[in-house]
Amino acid sequence: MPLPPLIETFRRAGQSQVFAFFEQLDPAGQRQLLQEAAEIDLAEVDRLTRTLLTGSASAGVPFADLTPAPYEALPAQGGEAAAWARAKAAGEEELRAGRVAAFTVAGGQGTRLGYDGPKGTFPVTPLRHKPLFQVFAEKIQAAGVRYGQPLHWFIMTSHQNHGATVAFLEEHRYFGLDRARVHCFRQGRMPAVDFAGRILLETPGTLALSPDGHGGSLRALERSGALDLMRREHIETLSYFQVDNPLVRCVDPAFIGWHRLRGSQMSSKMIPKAYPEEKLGHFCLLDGRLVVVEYSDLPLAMQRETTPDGQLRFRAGSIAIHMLDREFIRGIAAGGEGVALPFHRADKKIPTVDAAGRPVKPAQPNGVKFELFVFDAQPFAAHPLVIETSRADDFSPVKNATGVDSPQTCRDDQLRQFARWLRANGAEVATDASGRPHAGLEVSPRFGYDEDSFAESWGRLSPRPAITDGLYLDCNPP
Ligand code: UD2
Repeated sequence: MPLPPLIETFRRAGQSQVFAFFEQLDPAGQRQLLQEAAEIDLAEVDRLTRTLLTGSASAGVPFADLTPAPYEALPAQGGEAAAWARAKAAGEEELRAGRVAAFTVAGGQGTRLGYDGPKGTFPVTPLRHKPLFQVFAEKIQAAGVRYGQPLHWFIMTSHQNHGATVAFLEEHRYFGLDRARVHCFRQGRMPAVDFAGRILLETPGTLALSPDGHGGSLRALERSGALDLMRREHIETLSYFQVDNPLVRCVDPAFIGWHRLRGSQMSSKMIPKAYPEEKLGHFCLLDGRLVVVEYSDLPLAMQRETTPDGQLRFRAGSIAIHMLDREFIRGIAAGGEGVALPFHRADKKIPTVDAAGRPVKPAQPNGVKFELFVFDAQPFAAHPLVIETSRADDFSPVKNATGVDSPQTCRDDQLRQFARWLRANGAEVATDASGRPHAGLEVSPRFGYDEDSFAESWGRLSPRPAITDGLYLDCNPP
């Protein structure tokens, strides 16, 4: 039987190793390998090999030309209170009009946490151990009730975790959300290559494919039909956040309002970095354009530079919370001259096979994965904007099993937030010096998902409960 033409195409592209074991596969295995191979854009792989794998690639960012990006400071940090109030009012108007949807990127592999399963299913809250997806779902539901307009929620998954994610949401009945408004879609995949640019096999019959990075979300939103759905539903803007951060304000009126009033196509939140080596991207200007330079790229000496008043010079840290306009996303997804996101190279230990088809688990990096980053869209946006947010109310990610950004630090930050809300409304809460309450508490996002919604619910409570260990506040307990 003649070999399928795709095999010849790969051979001509210098990628014949992909089919080295083809004839040993059964027909189903052959079909699967051909299907995976058909996903690959050989011209793209060739371009990436030439640009990212050869010596000249590291030319990258001209660091000496970077300057810190300006941002809108919070009123407490010198920003104009009236401007923030106007932004909040404008954002609330957008929410009442249903022009905003929530968007979670949840396609990552969560390797650092060492948790087996989609990260969104990881339990995070202090008392009820609610999983991340539940925290977001309840925040989104509560915001929908508050603004009289139920929100749509888009969730980007990966090939690895899509089935498990959807099954989990189904099993929990979408945590009270209307399932017709929850949209899960898969991100794209990229092949891993060895240092010579040859596509790696994971097994004799499968390619080493991995998610194309959170920047792949923009093309996946287009490909999956999400952008068309948004247009039909008159949704103009996505409120983008990562699956690992339960403190995030999934939809933040002030942020939405700043974005809208400035006519920005893509806006981002910053927090001042806590210390130079904190693993956050840096908002910078390069030739007048807003860019994010990742923590692993900006030279340490620059991360440590200070201004005369002792602050970090490049202090504006990116916490991966963005507002993105629908038609802006469409433009980036279409790519084309001058607006395509660049791929980044990550050297990894990639399980593969040897010449005899036997499994190889490398001890050292043996190849390269290619990833897109969503913040690389920022330089293409009209009127891009960065606003400050308070870390305590927007950012406490779960990334590592222990130490910084772990389940423990995240639980503590949630507890501190609950204690702050209670105290701001006159309740007596005993805490340690860091503001962490002695009592174990939990506030359901349905009761309060930010200071305003909490104050409203608390104001309606009668009688008010004593703040004792195990207190759980919820509007409609299940
Ligand atoms: C990211 C940012 C960093 C900072 C930090 C805040 C990058 C490169 N760095 O660091 O600057 O803002 O977050 O927490 O983004 N994801 C996908 N598909 C993929 C890869 C990732 O959906 O192919 C999702 C993943 O599920 C997670 C998020 O993107 O929600 C972040 O991924 P990460 O853990 O790789 O990013 P990290 O912590 O290195």
